Amino acid sequence: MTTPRTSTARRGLLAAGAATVLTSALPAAFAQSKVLLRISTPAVPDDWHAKMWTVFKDSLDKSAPGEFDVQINLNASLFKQGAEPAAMARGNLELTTISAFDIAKLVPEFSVFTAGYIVRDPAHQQKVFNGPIGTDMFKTVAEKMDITPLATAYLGTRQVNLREVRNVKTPADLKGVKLRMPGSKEWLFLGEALGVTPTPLAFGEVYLGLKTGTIDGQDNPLPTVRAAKFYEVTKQIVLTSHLVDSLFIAISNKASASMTPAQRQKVKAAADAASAYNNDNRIKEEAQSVDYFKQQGLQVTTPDVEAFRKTVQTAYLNSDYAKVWPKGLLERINATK
Ligand code: KDO
Repeated sequence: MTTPRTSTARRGLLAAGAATVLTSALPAAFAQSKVLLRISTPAVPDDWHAKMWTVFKDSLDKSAPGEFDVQINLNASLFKQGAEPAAMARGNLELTTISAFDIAKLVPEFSVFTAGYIVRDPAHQQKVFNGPIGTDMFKTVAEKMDITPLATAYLGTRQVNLREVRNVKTPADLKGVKLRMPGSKEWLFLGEALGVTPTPLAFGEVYLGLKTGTIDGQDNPLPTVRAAKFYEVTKQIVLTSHLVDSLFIAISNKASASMTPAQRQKVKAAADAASAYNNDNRIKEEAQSVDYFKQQGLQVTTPDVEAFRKTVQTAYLNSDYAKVWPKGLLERINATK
């Protein structure tokens, strides 16, 4: 006669036996049940917002071993710059970094974050997007774009970078300069506001454009000027500091819905770890960049930043973009401390 104790033990053994059979049949099924997270970004491997994806992957490998298949595609090798949101909507991509400019195409009020001289510095940026303004805006993004921003990465403060040295004090001094901008009307408007002749070009073509002279310059944060080696083919950096730029680590709602709540929480934690890694390293590098470029033989000059601020802000406030900014939003952003 088996005592209840033995029968429990036996049941346990049977269960273990069944588990062994199941495990041996599992590998293929298990591999299929991994959550696929395809990432696409135009970032070059040496840039912090490329390296942060390895932090993201490592975080998930640690918190949820074997549950995710994270595939990192750099250099726009999977999707062209700017094509990511559409790819996510079609279900061909799960994760990317989207810019305020990408968002503003579909959520017009987001254009407030494409305007120069609005976000003051990285700390202000984090407070704005991690506070009530970010919560409200991200909710609209999730509804209108079917994509959810998970964390805000600091891309850096954008500066003007020229092939030939020029005396630049005010926007008028940039007249006629063919400054490369990413290819959307929101980006081109930022160029117009700066006083240049904006020339659309994908990020991956900028180095060659600078080398051959099809463009006179480009604008990007200093860590990117270094990582993408633009300093090799330019002679000057003008510290206009016109845009404290953001990239939002974003997931498609479809991918998010396919996960368990625990997995969603781990993905959010991984995105936070990735952006924190990017932000810390980028801020540190940005502080040392001027010295680096001087050592490389570039001239680094400071214009009349107040003149740039006034011209750029006037251009935005008089534009159609400002017409759709919700009443009081600008004041709330300015008042965020
Ligand atoms: C660029 O094309 O200048 C830009 O800085 C725009 C950003 O929104 C982002 O796409 C970035 O390029 C890429 O990630 C490459 O660094």
